[in-house]
Amino acid sequence: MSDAAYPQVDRRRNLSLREFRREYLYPQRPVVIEDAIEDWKNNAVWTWDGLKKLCGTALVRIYRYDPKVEYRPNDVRHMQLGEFIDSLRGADSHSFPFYLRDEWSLFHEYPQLRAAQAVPPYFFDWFKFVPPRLRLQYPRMFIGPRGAITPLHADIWGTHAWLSQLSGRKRWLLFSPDQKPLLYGYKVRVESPDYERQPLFRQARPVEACISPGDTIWVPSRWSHWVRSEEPGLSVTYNYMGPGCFGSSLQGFFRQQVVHRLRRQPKLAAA
Ligand SMILES: O=C(O)CCC(=O)C(=O)O
Ligand SMILES: [Fe+2]
Repeated sequence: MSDAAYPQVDRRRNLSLREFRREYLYPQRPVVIEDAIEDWKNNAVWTWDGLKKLCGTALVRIYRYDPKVEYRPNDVRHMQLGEFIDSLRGADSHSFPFYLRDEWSLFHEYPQLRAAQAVPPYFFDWFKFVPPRLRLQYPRMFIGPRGAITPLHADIWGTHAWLSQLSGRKRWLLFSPDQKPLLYGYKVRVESPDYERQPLFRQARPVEACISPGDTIWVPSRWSHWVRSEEPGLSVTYNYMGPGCFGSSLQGFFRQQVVHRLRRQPKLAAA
């Protein structure tokens, strides 16, 4: 499925907040906004050399991609960011099957990095009203080789997400929430589907977005998605709570608080 052409996600410029709400947020339709990060996309930090210069010596956690099992949470390596970036040159996901995913700690270690990005006004996060130490950590960075894949999934707690592309192109296939029953609990490999074992996936009708540096994709709550880097890529992403996902986001948040408290009080948990 991954190489076919599909209906394209809208691409917009000069989109007003009101238009974003009316045409995308309230109807829960994805969109690519081409000029949402005009004020920070050209910051030198978001070049390979700039990033290496600022935090090339930082030790980062990278996830190994195994075509059989995709990612395993424990199959990680640690590497200096500079060395990792150098390894992407001329590599692909076969010769160098590693992906730096969900990296948030660099934004804490390097205030300059945090200062080099800002949430575009479309994406107000209602988790802002929760104390920072209780929130999920965002933004997060993704860096990977050509061919790096993020398998089919929907995002945590039914939150909305935005992702800005700073280097390289990324191809997205997105499936509306009503198509979830066709996705076999996300066991489908979108890049090489097994239609014999997963025949319903033939009926799936994704929409497609190819994002380039400077583009920001907005992914509504509960839309499933699959993503492949077409070139070595650098992205910054954020999951957030807003209209259309208050219920699931708050439920996820409170569940996490309960688990967190129980973990901190082992006796209570055991009782
Ligand atoms: O950019 C990617 O590879 C996938 C990002 C994504 O889907 C996520 O962060 O949830
Ligand atoms: Fe995602």
